[in-house]
Amino acid sequence: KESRAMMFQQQHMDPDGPSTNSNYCNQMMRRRLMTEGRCKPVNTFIHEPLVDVQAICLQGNTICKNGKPNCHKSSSSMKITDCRVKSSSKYPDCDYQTSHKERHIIVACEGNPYVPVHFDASV
Ligand code: 139
Repeated sequence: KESRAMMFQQQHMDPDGPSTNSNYCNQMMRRRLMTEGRCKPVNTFIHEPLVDVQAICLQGNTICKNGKPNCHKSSSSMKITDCRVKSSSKYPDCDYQTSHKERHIIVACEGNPYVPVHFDASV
Protein backbone atom coordinates (compact mmCIF):
# COMPACT_ATOMS: atom_id res chain seq x y z
CA LYS A 1 0.00 0.00 0.00
CA GLU A 2 1.37 3.43 -0.90
CA SER A 3 1.03 4.92 2.57
CA ARG A 4 3.20 2.11 4.03
CA ALA A 5 5.80 2.84 1.36
CA MET A 6 5.68 6.54 2.28
CA MET A 7 5.98 5.66 5.97
CA PHE A 8 9.08 3.53 5.19
CA GLN A 9 10.65 6.53 3.43
CA GLN A 10 9.80 8.85 6.31
CA GLN A 11 11.21 6.50 8.95
CA HIS A 12 14.20 4.99 7.13
CA MET A 13 15.43 7.09 4.19
CA ASP A 14 18.10 9.79 4.59
CA PRO A 15 20.02 9.64 1.31
CA ASP A 16 21.92 12.90 1.90
CA GLY A 17 22.91 12.10 5.51
CA PRO A 18 24.38 11.64 7.90
CA SER A 19 25.69 14.88 9.29
CA THR A 20 28.92 14.20 11.23
CA ASN A 21 27.11 14.71 14.46
CA SER A 22 26.67 12.48 17.53
CA ASN A 23 23.30 14.20 18.01
CA TYR A 24 22.12 12.81 14.63
CA CYS A 25 19.66 10.29 16.10
CA ASN A 26 18.24 12.66 18.71
CA GLN A 27 17.48 15.18 15.97
CA MET A 28 16.32 12.77 13.26
CA MET A 29 14.13 10.57 15.45
CA ARG A 30 12.25 13.69 16.57
CA ARG A 31 12.17 15.31 13.11
CA ARG A 32 10.75 12.11 11.54
CA LEU A 33 8.06 11.85 14.25
CA MET A 34 9.28 8.68 15.98
CA THR A 35 9.23 10.27 19.43
CA GLU A 36 5.49 11.00 19.52
CA GLY A 37 3.63 9.03 22.20
CA ARG A 38 6.74 6.97 22.97
CA CYS A 39 10.41 6.78 22.05
CA LYS A 40 10.67 4.22 19.18
CA PRO A 41 13.31 1.86 20.65
CA VAL A 42 15.39 1.05 17.53
CA ASN A 43 15.39 2.64 14.08
CA THR A 44 17.79 2.53 11.15
CA PHE A 45 18.36 5.34 8.64
CA ILE A 46 19.70 4.42 5.19
CA HIS A 47 22.14 6.78 3.44
CA GLU A 48 21.79 5.55 -0.15
CA PRO A 49 19.71 6.75 -3.12
CA LEU A 50 16.01 5.78 -2.96
CA VAL A 51 16.23 3.89 -6.25
CA ASP A 52 19.03 1.70 -4.84
CA VAL A 53 16.94 0.87 -1.77
CA GLN A 54 13.82 0.17 -3.85
CA ALA A 55 15.92 -2.18 -6.00
CA ILE A 56 16.51 -4.42 -2.94
CA CYS A 57 12.96 -5.75 -3.51
CA LEU A 58 14.33 -7.47 -6.64
CA GLN A 59 17.37 -8.90 -4.81
CA GLY A 60 17.91 -12.05 -2.72
CA ASN A 61 14.67 -13.36 -1.25
CA THR A 62 14.81 -14.34 2.43
CA ILE A 63 12.48 -15.17 5.33
CA CYS A 64 11.62 -12.23 7.61
CA LYS A 65 11.96 -12.30 11.40
CA ASN A 66 8.16 -12.73 11.63
CA GLY A 67 8.30 -15.83 9.39
CA LYS A 68 6.82 -14.14 6.30
CA PRO A 69 8.56 -14.79 2.98
CA ASN A 70 8.59 -11.19 1.62
CA CYS A 71 12.03 -10.09 2.84
CA HIS A 72 14.97 -9.22 0.60
CA LYS A 73 18.66 -8.78 1.42
CA SER A 74 20.69 -6.08 -0.37
CA SER A 75 23.36 -7.52 -2.61
CA SER A 76 25.66 -4.61 -1.69
CA SER A 77 26.50 -3.24 1.72
CA MET A 78 24.91 0.12 2.43
CA LYS A 79 25.71 3.13 4.58
CA ILE A 80 23.33 3.15 7.53
CA THR A 81 22.91 4.74 10.95
CA ASP A 82 21.38 2.74 13.79
CA CYS A 83 19.55 4.70 16.45
CA ARG A 84 18.99 2.88 19.76
CA VAL A 85 17.28 4.48 22.72
CA LYS A 86 19.54 4.74 25.77
CA SER A 87 18.42 2.87 28.91
CA SER A 88 18.60 6.19 30.77
CA SER A 89 16.23 7.86 28.26
CA LYS A 90 12.93 9.03 29.76
CA TYR A 91 9.99 9.93 27.49
CA PRO A 92 9.33 12.64 26.34
CA ASP A 93 13.10 13.36 26.38
CA CYS A 94 14.03 10.57 23.96
CA ASP A 95 17.81 10.10 24.07
CA TYR A 96 19.48 7.91 21.42
CA GLN A 97 22.85 6.34 20.78
CA THR A 98 24.01 7.01 17.18
CA SER A 99 26.03 4.29 15.37
CA HIS A 100 27.16 4.72 11.77
CA LYS A 101 27.72 1.39 9.96
CA GLU A 102 28.12 -0.23 6.58
CA ARG A 103 26.01 -3.40 6.31
CA HIS A 104 23.81 -5.47 4.07
CA ILE A 105 20.21 -4.65 4.92
CA ILE A 106 17.05 -6.77 4.91
CA VAL A 107 13.73 -5.10 4.09
CA ALA A 108 10.19 -6.42 3.64
CA CYS A 109 8.47 -5.43 0.38
CA GLU A 110 4.78 -5.24 -0.55
CA GLY A 111 2.41 -4.04 -3.23
CA ASN A 112 2.38 -3.15 -6.90
CA PRO A 113 4.85 -1.57 -7.43
CA TYR A 114 6.66 -3.94 -5.05
CA VAL A 115 8.48 -1.54 -2.70
CA PRO A 116 10.02 -1.52 0.81
CA VAL A 117 7.52 -1.20 3.69
CA HIS A 118 9.46 -2.55 6.71
CA PHE A 119 13.10 -2.63 7.88
CA ASP A 120 13.85 -6.15 9.14
CA ALA A 121 17.58 -6.22 10.00
CA SER A 122 21.14 -5.37 9.04
CA VAL A 123 23.74 -8.14 8.65
P1 139 B 1 6.93 -1.93 11.12
O1 139 B 1 5.71 -1.47 11.82
O2 139 B 1 7.72 -3.07 11.67
O3 139 B 1 6.58 -2.29 9.58
P2 139 B 1 9.40 -0.41 10.91
O4 139 B 1 9.96 -1.36 9.92
O5 139 B 1 9.67 1.03 10.72
O6 139 B 1 7.82 -0.58 11.01
N1 139 B 1 5.02 -5.51 6.81
C1 139 B 1 5.84 -6.27 7.55
N2 139 B 1 6.31 -6.13 8.80
C2 139 B 1 7.14 -7.12 9.26
N3 139 B 1 7.51 -8.21 8.53
C3 139 B 1 7.06 -8.36 7.28
N4 139 B 1 7.43 -9.42 6.58
C4 139 B 1 6.19 -7.38 6.76
N5 139 B 1 5.59 -7.26 5.57
C5 139 B 1 4.88 -6.14 5.62
C6 139 B 1 5.91 -1.40 8.72
C7 139 B 1 4.80 -2.10 7.95
O7 139 B 1 5.33 -3.19 7.20
C8 139 B 1 4.38 -4.24 7.18
C9 139 B 1 3.79 -4.18 8.60
O8 139 B 1 2.52 -4.77 8.63
C10 139 B 1 3.71 -2.67 8.85
O9 139 B 1 2.48 -2.15 8.41
O10 139 B 1 11.26 -4.25 14.37
C11 139 B 1 10.43 -3.24 14.86
C12 139 B 1 10.81 -1.90 14.27
O11 139 B 1 12.18 -1.63 14.55
C13 139 B 1 12.84 -1.22 13.38
C14 139 B 1 12.05 -1.71 12.23
C15 139 B 1 10.65 -1.87 12.76
O12 139 B 1 9.88 -0.71 12.42
N6 139 B 1 14.23 -1.70 13.30
C16 139 B 1 14.60 -2.87 13.88
C17 139 B 1 15.15 -0.94 12.59
O13 139 B 1 14.81 0.13 12.03
N7 139 B 1 16.44 -1.38 12.52
C18 139 B 1 16.84 -2.55 13.09
O14 139 B 1 18.04 -2.91 12.96
C19 139 B 1 15.90 -3.31 13.78
